Parts: sequence; structure tokens; C-alpha cells
Amino acid sequence: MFKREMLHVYFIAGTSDVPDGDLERVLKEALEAGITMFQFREKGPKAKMGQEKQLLAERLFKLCKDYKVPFIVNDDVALAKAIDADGIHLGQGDEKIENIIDDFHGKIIGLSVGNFEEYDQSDLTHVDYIGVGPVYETSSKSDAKKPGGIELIRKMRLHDEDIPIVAIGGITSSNCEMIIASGADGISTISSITRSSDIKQVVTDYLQYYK
Ligand code: TZP
Ligand code: MG
Repeated sequence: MFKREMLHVYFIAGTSDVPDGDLERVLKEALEAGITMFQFREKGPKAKMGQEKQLLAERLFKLCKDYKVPFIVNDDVALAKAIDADGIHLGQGDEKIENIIDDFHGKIIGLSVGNFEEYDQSDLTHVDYIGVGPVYETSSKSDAKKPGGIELIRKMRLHDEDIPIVAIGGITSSNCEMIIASGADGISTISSITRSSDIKQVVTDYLQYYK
């Protein structure tokens, strides 16, 4: 069951995002520090595939269960179904939600929305939250669009006063406060956690804005 508080500190990562490739260690530290949701986004040069990918997903999912943190799969509908993940996150170019909804009733469904055109074209009937961004420049997504800045979040919130919004792209503990003040329910981040030498501190810094 989705709750908007789950978006507070939404950690996203795959093997390629972690400098030494040890995603399990990074996720464990992030969970211990208090992240509120995790998305397994296995892309890029070091991405595992097939059985190896599924085995990794199962190990990470188990870790998340230990901390009662939802485990969301990016893009890979078959994998999400195979391991009975807590949810799926889809981009605009991925499988349409209407085609998968039968297998995801009761699960968390997220959709990436980069601008108003995409928002208006999307059927949000079954969508629990939208991921809005990139807000700032990011080096974690090679095909990221031009950053929309804080205005993107502010305008999206005015466009839809109710939908749970998680901001994405170039977010750090220094710009998080402004993003939440602009109407986001939470922040999602890859590199501010995967590239940190003090994950506990980064996550603690994020969490303080929700008190
Ligand atoms: N979608 C839009 S920006 C982005 C994704 C997946 C990457 C965010 O990574 P970072 O390191 O938090 O900027
Ligand atoms: Mg995608």
C-alpha cells in the first residue's frame, strides 16, 4: 500500500552507479540510515542481466524487507512480476501502464514525467506517484533532458495539487529544502548516496526536512 511519506528519501541505484560495484553494501548502509523507498535501476556498462540480475534483485529485495522499505523495479516488468516486487517504475517510453495493470493491482506504480506535455499525455488513473525531473544537471542518466529547475516542481504542483510528486536529478542535501518547499513530497537520488563517503550523514541530512 502506497503512502506519500514513502517518497521522502527515495534511493535509486544499479550496479553501474556504485564506484566499486558493491550495490548490496551501499543499499544496506542507506537502509540503515533511514531511506524510505528503493528503486532497483540496473542499467549502464556494469549492469547485470538475466539470471544474475534476478539473483541480485532478490538479495536487494530481501534487504529492503528486513527494513520494511518498499522495493521498486525500474522498467523491467517481467522481473518485478517474477520476484513479486512491491512495485514498478516506468518511463514514458516503457510499457504502458494499461497493459500491465492486471499484474500490478495492489502494487506501487510510479511514472516519470519530464514536463507538462508528458503529464497531459499520461493516463494517471493507476499511478501512485510521478517522478519529476531532471530538476538539475545530472551525470547519472546519459539521455536526461534539459533540467527544469525548481520551477518545474513548483509548476507541476500547481498543475496538479494532489498527486504525489518525487523530484529527481542533481539533488543533494543542499538543494533538497528548496525542492520540498516547491511542492515535492520527497526527493529521489542516485549519486548523492552512491558516491558519498558518509551515507549515514547524507540520508540524515535529507530526513531532517520532514520533521
Ligand atoms: N531520471 C531523471 S534524472 C535521473 C533519472 C534516473 C538521474 C538522477 O541521478 P542523480 O545522480 O541523483 O542526479
Ligand atoms: Mg525507463
